[in-house]
Amino acid sequence: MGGTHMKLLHTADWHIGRTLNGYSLLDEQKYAFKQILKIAKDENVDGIVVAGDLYDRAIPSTDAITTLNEMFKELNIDNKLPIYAISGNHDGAKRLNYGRDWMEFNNFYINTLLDESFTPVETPDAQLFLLPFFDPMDARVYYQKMGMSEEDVKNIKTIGDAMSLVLKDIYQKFDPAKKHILVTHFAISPSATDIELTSETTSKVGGLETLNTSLFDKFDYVMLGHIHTRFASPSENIRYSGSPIKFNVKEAKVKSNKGLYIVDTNKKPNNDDFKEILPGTDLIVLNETWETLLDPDFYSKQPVNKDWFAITIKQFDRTKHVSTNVRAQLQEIYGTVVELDYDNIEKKNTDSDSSKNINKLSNEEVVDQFFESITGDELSKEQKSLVDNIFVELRGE
Ligand SMILES: [Mn+2]
Repeated sequence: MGGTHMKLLHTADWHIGRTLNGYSLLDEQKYAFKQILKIAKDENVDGIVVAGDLYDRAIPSTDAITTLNEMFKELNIDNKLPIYAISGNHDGAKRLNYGRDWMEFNNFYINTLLDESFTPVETPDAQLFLLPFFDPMDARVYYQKMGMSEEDVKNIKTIGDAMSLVLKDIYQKFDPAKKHILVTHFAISPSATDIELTSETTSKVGGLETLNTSLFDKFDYVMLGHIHTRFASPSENIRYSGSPIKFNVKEAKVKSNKGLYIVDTNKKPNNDDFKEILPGTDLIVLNETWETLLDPDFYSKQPVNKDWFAITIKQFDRTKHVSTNVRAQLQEIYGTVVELDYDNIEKKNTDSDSSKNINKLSNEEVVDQFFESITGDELSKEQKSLVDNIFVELRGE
Protein backbone atom coordinates (compact mmCIF):
# COMPACT_ATOMS: atom_id res chain seq x y z
CA MET A 1 0.00 0.00 0.00
CA GLY A 2 1.35 3.43 -0.89
CA GLY A 3 1.00 5.94 1.90
CA THR A 4 0.88 9.07 -0.19
CA HIS A 5 -0.54 7.78 -3.40
CA MET A 6 -2.87 5.10 -4.58
CA LYS A 7 -2.64 2.81 -7.57
CA LEU A 8 -5.92 1.35 -8.79
CA LEU A 9 -6.77 -1.14 -11.48
CA HIS A 10 -9.85 0.04 -13.40
CA THR A 11 -11.97 -2.51 -15.25
CA ALA A 12 -15.72 -2.74 -15.98
CA ASP A 13 -18.48 -4.56 -17.83
CA TRP A 14 -17.43 -8.13 -17.16
CA HIS A 15 -20.98 -9.35 -17.97
CA ILE A 16 -20.25 -12.77 -16.49
CA GLY A 17 -22.69 -15.28 -17.98
CA ARG A 18 -23.08 -13.54 -21.32
CA THR A 19 -23.48 -15.65 -24.42
CA LEU A 20 -22.87 -14.92 -28.07
CA ASN A 21 -25.68 -16.39 -30.17
CA GLY A 22 -26.01 -19.15 -27.61
CA TYR A 23 -22.27 -19.85 -27.30
CA SER A 24 -21.01 -19.45 -23.74
CA LEU A 25 -18.31 -16.83 -23.20
CA LEU A 26 -17.39 -18.13 -19.73
CA ASP A 27 -14.06 -19.69 -20.80
CA GLU A 28 -13.09 -16.47 -22.52
CA GLN A 29 -14.10 -14.47 -19.47
CA LYS A 30 -12.00 -16.74 -17.23
CA TYR A 31 -9.03 -16.35 -19.58
CA ALA A 32 -9.35 -12.55 -19.41
CA PHE A 33 -9.65 -12.69 -15.64
CA LYS A 34 -6.32 -14.55 -15.32
CA GLN A 35 -4.68 -11.64 -17.14
CA ILE A 36 -6.45 -9.07 -14.96
CA LEU A 37 -5.13 -10.84 -11.86
CA LYS A 38 -1.60 -11.02 -13.29
CA ILE A 39 -1.58 -7.31 -14.17
CA ALA A 40 -2.86 -6.47 -10.67
CA LYS A 41 0.03 -8.43 -9.11
CA ASP A 42 2.71 -7.18 -11.53
CA GLU A 43 1.63 -3.58 -11.03
CA ASN A 44 1.32 -4.03 -7.28
CA VAL A 45 -2.01 -2.18 -7.21
CA ASP A 46 -3.78 -1.05 -4.05
CA GLY A 47 -7.18 -2.17 -5.25
CA ILE A 48 -9.42 -3.35 -8.08
CA VAL A 49 -12.26 -1.18 -9.36
CA VAL A 50 -15.07 -2.92 -11.24
CA ALA A 51 -17.35 -0.19 -12.58
CA GLY A 52 -20.59 -2.08 -13.01
CA ASP A 53 -22.24 -4.84 -15.06
CA LEU A 54 -20.53 -7.61 -13.12
CA TYR A 55 -23.16 -10.04 -14.34
CA ASP A 56 -24.98 -9.99 -17.65
CA ARG A 57 -28.39 -10.18 -16.08
CA ALA A 58 -30.35 -9.43 -12.94
CA ILE A 59 -30.80 -13.13 -12.22
CA PRO A 60 -27.54 -14.77 -13.31
CA SER A 61 -27.17 -18.51 -13.96
CA THR A 62 -25.59 -20.64 -11.24
CA ASP A 63 -22.54 -21.06 -13.52
CA ALA A 64 -22.16 -17.29 -13.70
CA ILE A 65 -22.53 -16.89 -9.94
CA THR A 66 -19.94 -19.60 -9.24
CA THR A 67 -17.51 -18.07 -11.74
CA LEU A 68 -17.72 -14.50 -10.42
CA ASN A 69 -17.54 -15.75 -6.86
CA GLU A 70 -14.32 -17.63 -7.66
CA MET A 71 -12.84 -14.54 -9.34
CA PHE A 72 -13.59 -12.28 -6.39
CA LYS A 73 -12.25 -14.92 -3.99
CA GLU A 74 -8.96 -15.09 -5.88
CA LEU A 75 -8.58 -11.32 -5.85
CA ASN A 76 -9.81 -10.51 -2.39
CA ILE A 77 -9.12 -13.58 -0.22
CA ASP A 78 -6.16 -15.29 -1.92
CA ASN A 79 -4.37 -12.09 -2.94
CA LYS A 80 -5.67 -9.68 -0.30
CA LEU A 81 -6.62 -7.11 -2.93
CA PRO A 82 -9.34 -4.63 -1.93
CA ILE A 83 -12.29 -4.56 -4.37
CA TYR A 84 -14.30 -1.44 -5.14
CA ALA A 85 -17.36 -2.40 -7.17
CA ILE A 86 -20.76 -1.05 -8.16
CA SER A 87 -23.76 -2.52 -9.93
CA GLY A 88 -24.55 -1.57 -13.53
CA ASN A 89 -27.80 -1.54 -15.47
CA HIS A 90 -27.48 -5.27 -16.18
CA ASP A 91 -27.06 -6.25 -12.55
CA GLY A 92 -29.85 -6.93 -10.07
CA ALA A 93 -29.08 -4.30 -7.42
CA LYS A 94 -30.86 -6.00 -4.54
CA ARG A 95 -29.44 -9.46 -5.21
CA LEU A 96 -25.91 -8.18 -5.66
CA ASN A 97 -26.26 -6.34 -2.36
CA TYR A 98 -26.38 -9.63 -0.49
CA GLY A 99 -23.49 -10.05 1.98
CA ARG A 100 -22.32 -6.45 1.60
CA ASP A 101 -21.76 -5.84 5.31
CA TRP A 102 -19.70 -8.99 5.79
CA MET A 103 -17.61 -8.32 2.70
CA GLU A 104 -16.61 -4.87 3.91
CA PHE A 105 -14.68 -6.49 6.76
CA ASN A 106 -12.37 -7.82 4.06
CA ASN A 107 -12.03 -4.58 2.08
CA PHE A 108 -14.57 -5.75 -0.48
CA TYR A 109 -16.82 -2.76 -1.14
CA ILE A 110 -19.84 -3.16 -3.36
CA ASN A 111 -22.47 -0.45 -3.73
CA THR A 112 -25.69 -1.27 -5.51
CA LEU A 113 -28.15 1.29 -4.11
CA LEU A 114 -28.19 5.07 -4.41
CA ASP A 115 -28.45 5.47 -0.62
CA GLU A 116 -25.01 3.90 -0.22
CA SER A 117 -23.23 6.34 -2.54
CA PHE A 118 -22.85 9.29 -0.21
CA THR A 119 -20.38 7.64 2.15
CA PRO A 120 -16.98 7.35 0.45
CA VAL A 121 -14.42 4.64 1.05
CA GLU A 122 -11.65 6.54 2.83
CA THR A 123 -8.00 5.71 2.13
CA PRO A 124 -5.02 7.70 3.49
CA ASP A 125 -4.78 9.56 0.19
CA ALA A 126 -8.19 9.46 -1.45
CA GLN A 127 -11.94 9.32 -1.14
CA LEU A 128 -13.57 6.77 -3.41
CA PHE A 129 -17.21 7.42 -4.21
CA LEU A 130 -18.93 4.28 -5.50
CA LEU A 131 -22.06 5.42 -7.34
CA PRO A 132 -24.00 2.53 -8.89
CA PHE A 133 -26.29 2.82 -11.91
CA PHE A 134 -29.63 4.37 -10.91
CA ASP A 135 -32.57 5.91 -12.73
CA PRO A 136 -34.61 9.10 -12.07
CA MET A 137 -37.22 7.01 -10.22
CA ASP A 138 -34.57 5.75 -7.76
CA ALA A 139 -33.56 9.37 -7.13
CA ARG A 140 -37.18 10.45 -6.58
CA VAL A 141 -37.65 7.67 -4.02
CA TYR A 142 -34.40 8.56 -2.27
CA TYR A 143 -35.04 12.31 -2.08
CA GLN A 144 -38.63 11.81 -0.95
CA LYS A 145 -37.28 9.67 1.87
CA MET A 146 -34.80 12.45 2.69
CA GLY A 147 -37.67 14.90 3.18
CA MET A 148 -37.56 16.81 -0.08
CA SER A 149 -40.77 18.66 -0.95
CA GLU A 150 -43.21 16.86 -3.21
CA GLU A 151 -42.88 19.51 -5.89
CA ASP A 152 -39.07 19.31 -5.95
CA VAL A 153 -39.27 15.53 -6.10
CA LYS A 154 -41.61 15.78 -9.11
CA ASN A 155 -39.05 17.98 -10.84
CA ILE A 156 -36.53 15.14 -10.94
CA LYS A 157 -37.39 14.10 -14.47
CA THR A 158 -34.24 13.20 -16.35
CA ILE A 159 -31.11 11.40 -15.27
CA GLY A 160 -29.37 14.77 -15.61
CA ASP A 161 -31.73 16.30 -13.01
CA ALA A 162 -31.08 13.36 -10.70
CA MET A 163 -27.32 13.33 -11.20
CA SER A 164 -27.01 17.07 -10.44
CA LEU A 165 -28.67 16.55 -7.06
CA VAL A 166 -26.70 13.44 -6.24
CA LEU A 167 -23.36 15.02 -7.11
CA LYS A 168 -24.18 18.17 -5.16
CA ASP A 169 -24.66 15.98 -2.09
CA ILE A 170 -21.50 14.01 -2.83
CA TYR A 171 -19.47 17.23 -3.18
CA GLN A 172 -20.54 18.12 0.36
CA LYS A 173 -18.63 15.05 1.55
CA PHE A 174 -15.33 16.11 -0.03
CA ASP A 175 -12.29 16.17 2.27
CA PRO A 176 -10.13 18.92 0.73
CA ALA A 177 -6.94 17.20 1.90
CA LYS A 178 -7.62 14.16 -0.29
CA LYS A 179 -7.98 13.14 -3.94
CA HIS A 180 -11.57 12.53 -5.08
CA ILE A 181 -12.31 9.54 -7.24
CA LEU A 182 -15.70 8.57 -8.63
CA VAL A 183 -16.65 5.11 -9.85
CA THR A 184 -19.92 5.05 -11.78
CA HIS A 185 -21.89 3.48 -14.65
CA PHE A 186 -23.48 5.88 -17.13
CA ALA A 187 -23.17 7.23 -20.67
CA ILE A 188 -21.10 10.39 -20.33
CA SER A 189 -20.07 12.50 -23.30
CA PRO A 190 -18.08 15.71 -23.68
CA SER A 191 -20.06 18.95 -23.57
CA ALA A 192 -19.26 19.49 -27.22
CA THR A 193 -20.96 22.10 -29.37
CA ASP A 194 -21.90 19.61 -32.07
CA ILE A 195 -24.10 17.71 -29.64
CA GLU A 196 -27.69 18.84 -29.46
CA LEU A 197 -28.12 20.14 -25.92
CA THR A 198 -31.44 19.40 -24.30
CA SER A 199 -30.54 20.79 -20.89
CA GLU A 200 -27.50 21.94 -18.98
CA THR A 201 -26.77 18.48 -17.70
CA THR A 202 -27.66 16.07 -20.48
CA SER A 203 -27.45 15.78 -24.22
CA LYS A 204 -28.97 13.47 -26.76
CA VAL A 205 -26.62 11.41 -28.86
CA GLY A 206 -28.49 9.25 -31.33
CA GLY A 207 -31.65 9.50 -29.26
CA LEU A 208 -29.84 8.27 -26.16
CA GLU A 209 -29.67 10.55 -23.15
CA THR A 210 -26.12 11.04 -21.96
CA LEU A 211 -24.63 13.10 -19.14
CA ASN A 212 -22.22 15.95 -19.75
CA THR A 213 -18.65 15.80 -18.46
CA SER A 214 -19.03 19.26 -16.90
CA LEU A 215 -21.15 17.72 -14.14
CA PHE A 216 -18.15 15.72 -12.95
CA ASP A 217 -15.39 18.32 -13.13
CA LYS A 218 -14.83 18.49 -9.36
CA PHE A 219 -13.46 14.94 -9.32
CA ASP A 220 -9.76 14.30 -9.84
CA TYR A 221 -10.61 11.14 -11.72
CA VAL A 222 -13.76 9.31 -12.88
CA MET A 223 -13.71 5.55 -13.59
CA LEU A 224 -16.58 4.54 -15.83
CA GLY A 225 -18.44 1.47 -16.90
CA HIS A 226 -21.38 1.10 -19.33
CA ILE A 227 -19.86 1.76 -22.74
CA HIS A 228 -17.77 -1.23 -23.77
CA THR A 229 -14.99 0.58 -25.58
CA ARG A 230 -12.30 2.79 -24.05
CA PHE A 231 -12.45 4.95 -27.19
CA ALA A 232 -15.73 6.42 -25.86
CA SER A 233 -13.83 8.02 -22.94
CA PRO A 234 -14.95 11.66 -22.82
CA SER A 235 -11.71 13.13 -21.40
CA GLU A 236 -8.28 12.14 -20.11
CA ASN A 237 -9.45 11.95 -16.49
CA ILE A 238 -12.96 10.63 -17.19
CA ARG A 239 -12.42 7.26 -18.78
CA TYR A 240 -14.16 4.04 -19.78
CA SER A 241 -11.92 1.00 -19.40
CA GLY A 242 -14.11 -0.94 -21.82
CA SER A 243 -15.04 -4.59 -21.36
CA PRO A 244 -12.25 -7.17 -20.94
CA ILE A 245 -13.47 -9.26 -23.88
CA LYS A 246 -15.30 -8.75 -27.19
CA PHE A 247 -18.98 -9.53 -26.84
CA ASN A 248 -20.22 -9.39 -30.42
CA VAL A 249 -19.31 -9.21 -34.07
CA LYS A 250 -19.44 -5.42 -34.13
CA GLU A 251 -16.75 -5.30 -31.43
CA ALA A 252 -14.74 -8.00 -33.20
CA LYS A 253 -14.47 -5.73 -36.23
CA VAL A 254 -12.51 -3.22 -34.13
CA LYS A 255 -8.90 -4.25 -34.60
CA SER A 256 -7.45 -2.95 -31.30
CA ASN A 257 -7.33 -5.18 -28.24
CA LYS A 258 -9.40 -4.89 -25.10
CA GLY A 259 -7.84 -4.09 -21.75
CA LEU A 260 -7.90 -2.08 -18.53
CA TYR A 261 -6.40 1.04 -16.98
CA ILE A 262 -3.89 1.38 -14.17
CA VAL A 263 -4.56 4.70 -12.47
CA ASP A 264 -2.08 6.33 -10.10
CA THR A 265 -3.70 9.11 -8.07
CA ASN A 266 -0.45 11.11 -8.11
CA LYS A 267 0.21 10.91 -11.84
CA LYS A 268 -1.36 12.67 -14.80
CA PRO A 269 -3.40 10.14 -16.78
CA ASN A 270 -1.78 9.09 -20.06
CA ASN A 271 -1.91 6.40 -22.74
CA ASP A 272 0.62 4.19 -20.96
CA ASP A 273 -1.99 3.57 -18.28
CA PHE A 274 -3.69 1.16 -20.67
CA LYS A 275 -2.82 -2.54 -20.34
CA GLU A 276 -3.91 -5.00 -23.00
CA ILE A 277 -5.96 -8.13 -22.39
CA LEU A 278 -5.44 -10.67 -25.16
CA PRO A 279 -8.21 -12.96 -26.40
CA GLY A 280 -7.88 -16.69 -25.73
CA THR A 281 -10.24 -17.65 -28.51
CA ASP A 282 -10.55 -14.70 -30.86
CA LEU A 283 -13.61 -13.87 -32.95
CA ILE A 284 -12.68 -13.63 -36.63
CA VAL A 285 -15.03 -11.77 -38.98
CA LEU A 286 -15.01 -12.94 -42.61
CA ASN A 287 -16.89 -11.36 -45.47
CA GLU A 288 -16.12 -13.43 -48.57
CA THR A 289 -17.73 -15.23 -51.48
CA TRP A 290 -18.67 -18.91 -51.17
CA GLU A 291 -15.90 -19.84 -53.61
CA THR A 292 -13.24 -18.02 -51.57
CA LEU A 293 -14.48 -19.51 -48.30
CA LEU A 294 -14.07 -23.04 -49.72
CA ASP A 295 -10.67 -22.30 -51.28
CA PRO A 296 -7.85 -24.08 -49.35
CA ASP A 297 -5.46 -21.26 -50.29
CA PHE A 298 -7.74 -18.93 -48.35
CA TYR A 299 -8.76 -20.98 -45.34
CA SER A 300 -5.34 -22.49 -44.69
CA LYS A 301 -4.26 -18.98 -43.68
CA GLN A 302 -7.12 -18.66 -41.17
CA PRO A 303 -6.97 -19.83 -37.51
CA VAL A 304 -9.39 -22.66 -38.31
CA ASN A 305 -10.50 -24.97 -35.46
CA LYS A 306 -8.88 -22.55 -33.01
CA ASP A 307 -10.71 -19.21 -33.06
CA TRP A 308 -14.41 -18.53 -33.57
CA PHE A 309 -15.80 -17.26 -36.87
CA ALA A 310 -18.55 -14.87 -37.88
CA ILE A 311 -19.03 -15.37 -41.59
CA THR A 312 -20.96 -13.35 -44.13
CA ILE A 313 -21.14 -14.98 -47.55
CA LYS A 314 -20.90 -12.32 -50.22
CA GLN A 315 -23.07 -12.33 -53.37
CA PHE A 316 -24.67 -15.60 -52.39
CA ASP A 317 -27.13 -17.04 -54.88
CA ARG A 318 -29.27 -19.47 -52.92
CA THR A 319 -30.91 -20.98 -55.99
CA LYS A 320 -27.53 -22.51 -56.87
CA HIS A 321 -27.11 -24.03 -53.42
CA VAL A 322 -30.50 -25.51 -52.56
CA SER A 323 -29.03 -28.89 -51.71
CA THR A 324 -25.96 -27.56 -49.88
CA ASN A 325 -25.85 -27.56 -46.09
CA VAL A 326 -23.93 -24.31 -45.97
CA ARG A 327 -23.50 -24.17 -42.22
CA ALA A 328 -22.30 -27.77 -41.95
CA GLN A 329 -19.83 -27.32 -44.76
CA LEU A 330 -18.35 -24.18 -43.22
CA GLN A 331 -18.13 -25.74 -39.77
CA GLU A 332 -16.32 -28.69 -41.27
CA ILE A 333 -13.60 -26.32 -42.48
CA TYR A 334 -13.58 -23.54 -39.90
CA GLY A 335 -14.71 -25.16 -36.65
CA THR A 336 -16.99 -22.96 -34.57
CA VAL A 337 -19.10 -20.60 -36.68
CA VAL A 338 -20.98 -18.43 -34.19
CA GLU A 339 -22.69 -16.28 -36.78
CA LEU A 340 -23.63 -16.91 -40.38
CA ASP A 341 -25.14 -14.34 -42.69
CA TYR A 342 -25.83 -14.10 -46.39
CA ASP A 343 -25.17 -10.94 -48.27
CA ASN A 344 -27.63 -11.74 -51.08
CA ILE A 345 -28.20 -9.54 -54.03
CA GLU A 346 -31.99 -9.23 -53.57
CA LYS A 347 -32.60 -10.36 -50.02
CA LYS A 348 -30.49 -9.41 -47.02
CA ASN A 349 -29.97 -11.47 -43.87
CA THR A 350 -32.50 -14.15 -44.70
CA ASP A 351 -30.90 -16.58 -42.31
CA SER A 352 -29.10 -15.54 -39.21
CA ASP A 353 -27.40 -17.75 -36.72
CA SER A 354 -29.43 -16.81 -33.69
CA SER A 355 -32.51 -18.70 -34.85
CA LYS A 356 -30.50 -21.85 -35.52
CA ASN A 357 -29.01 -21.96 -32.04
CA ILE A 358 -32.30 -21.45 -30.27
CA ASN A 359 -31.86 -24.69 -28.34
CA LYS A 360 -28.71 -23.34 -26.72
CA LEU A 361 -30.39 -20.15 -25.52
CA SER A 362 -31.99 -19.68 -22.13
CA ASN A 363 -35.64 -18.60 -22.06
CA GLU A 364 -34.55 -15.11 -21.06
CA GLU A 365 -32.15 -14.90 -24.01
CA VAL A 366 -34.84 -16.03 -26.44
CA VAL A 367 -37.05 -13.14 -25.29
CA ASP A 368 -34.05 -10.72 -25.46
CA GLN A 369 -33.20 -11.72 -29.01
CA PHE A 370 -36.81 -11.80 -30.15
CA PHE A 371 -37.32 -8.29 -28.79
CA GLU A 372 -34.10 -7.09 -30.39
CA SER A 373 -34.90 -8.57 -33.78
CA ILE A 374 -38.41 -7.10 -33.80
CA THR A 375 -37.70 -3.63 -32.41
CA GLY A 376 -33.97 -3.25 -33.11
CA ASP A 377 -33.63 -2.14 -29.51
CA GLU A 378 -32.30 -3.79 -26.37
CA LEU A 379 -34.68 -4.52 -23.52
CA SER A 380 -34.52 -1.80 -20.88
CA LYS A 381 -33.44 -2.53 -17.31
CA GLU A 382 -37.08 -2.63 -16.19
CA GLN A 383 -38.17 -4.85 -19.07
CA LYS A 384 -35.28 -7.24 -18.44
CA SER A 385 -36.05 -7.62 -14.79
CA LEU A 386 -39.73 -8.11 -15.63
CA VAL A 387 -38.80 -10.93 -18.03
CA ASP A 388 -36.43 -12.44 -15.46
CA ASN A 389 -39.07 -12.36 -12.78
CA ILE A 390 -41.70 -13.97 -15.00
CA PHE A 391 -39.39 -16.91 -15.70
CA VAL A 392 -38.46 -17.22 -12.04
CA GLU A 393 -42.15 -17.51 -11.23
CA LEU A 394 -42.72 -20.00 -14.03
CA ARG A 395 -39.86 -22.15 -12.78
CA GLY A 396 -41.20 -21.82 -9.28
CA GLU A 397 -37.85 -20.59 -7.95
MN1 LIG B 1 -22.27 -3.16 -19.90
